Amino acid sequence: MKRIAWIATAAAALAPLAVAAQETTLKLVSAFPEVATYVKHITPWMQKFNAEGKGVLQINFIGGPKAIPTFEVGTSVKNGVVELALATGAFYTNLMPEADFLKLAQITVAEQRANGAFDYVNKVWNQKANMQYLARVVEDTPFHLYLNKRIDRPDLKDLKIRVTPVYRDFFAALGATLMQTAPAEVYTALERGVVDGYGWPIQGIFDLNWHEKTKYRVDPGFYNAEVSITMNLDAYRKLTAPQRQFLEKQALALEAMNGVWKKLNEEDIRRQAQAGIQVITFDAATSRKYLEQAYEVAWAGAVKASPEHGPQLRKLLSK
Ligand code: 173
Repeated sequence: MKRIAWIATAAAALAPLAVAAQETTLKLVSAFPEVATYVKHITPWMQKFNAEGKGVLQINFIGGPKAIPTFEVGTSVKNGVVELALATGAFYTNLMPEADFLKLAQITVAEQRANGAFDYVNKVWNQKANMQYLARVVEDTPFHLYLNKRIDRPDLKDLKIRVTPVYRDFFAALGATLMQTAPAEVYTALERGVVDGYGWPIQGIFDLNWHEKTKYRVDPGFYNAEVSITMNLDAYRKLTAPQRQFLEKQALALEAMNGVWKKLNEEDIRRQAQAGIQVITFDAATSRKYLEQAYEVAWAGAVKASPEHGPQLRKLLSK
């Protein structure tokens, strides 16, 4: 009797704890507008996450830049205003210069997990941004320069170009006048003639109708667009072991979806041609120099901004 009573008491005492630890809901904000391909890409993933995560973990998608402005998303994750963000490092260089280095990766995220780069990134992201880097959502996707004025060599001297930190050092080196905007402001900037062009990946210019205001794409593309899911570190550390296991499994499942990008990018190249966007190319030697310069100026900037981690990340992320 006594023993049974004790067990019943212990069970009663533990029950509320067990229930409380069962399901946690994580708010997720997107730094990209809700119509962006990146958001479309993770939507079925979030649905599956919530279906499989019942009683463990749930994601509550709170929206895009109307919920939290693009360049404030990093701070919101750092401070725990939201637990999760879909963003790119260029949007949170206010927290640390290293945020923008992952665009320079020449190896896949699977290779980064294998060679220690991923752990190194997490060490820096933990320390400097109070963030856990969970998954890279975009791969195989170069950036391009899009223009409304024709150029015949890589010289942007008389041009005003919309940038984020992704393109800043490179386009500055090519002589451009720079203007930073969030993605949501690009259309208006083009429409009003405030800029003559913009940087953006090969894919996605149709999401916000920029094709209507774009005449040329400059080839080749450069770097490797980095879009990822990051998490507030305190929230990450509070997860139970089963919750963390579930989250890691879902993060890997999301990275396993990265095979679609090559195909989506080819589709957008065709769509751009159909929309009348002309491709500007240079001769082989000039193209090679253009690419070399893109990486050189970016890594030089990276090492200058982060003498401690720039050289290490260069080693870990380069081919
Ligand atoms: O806004 C941007 O041009 C930008 O920095 C970016 C980064 C990754 C993917 C798409 C856009």
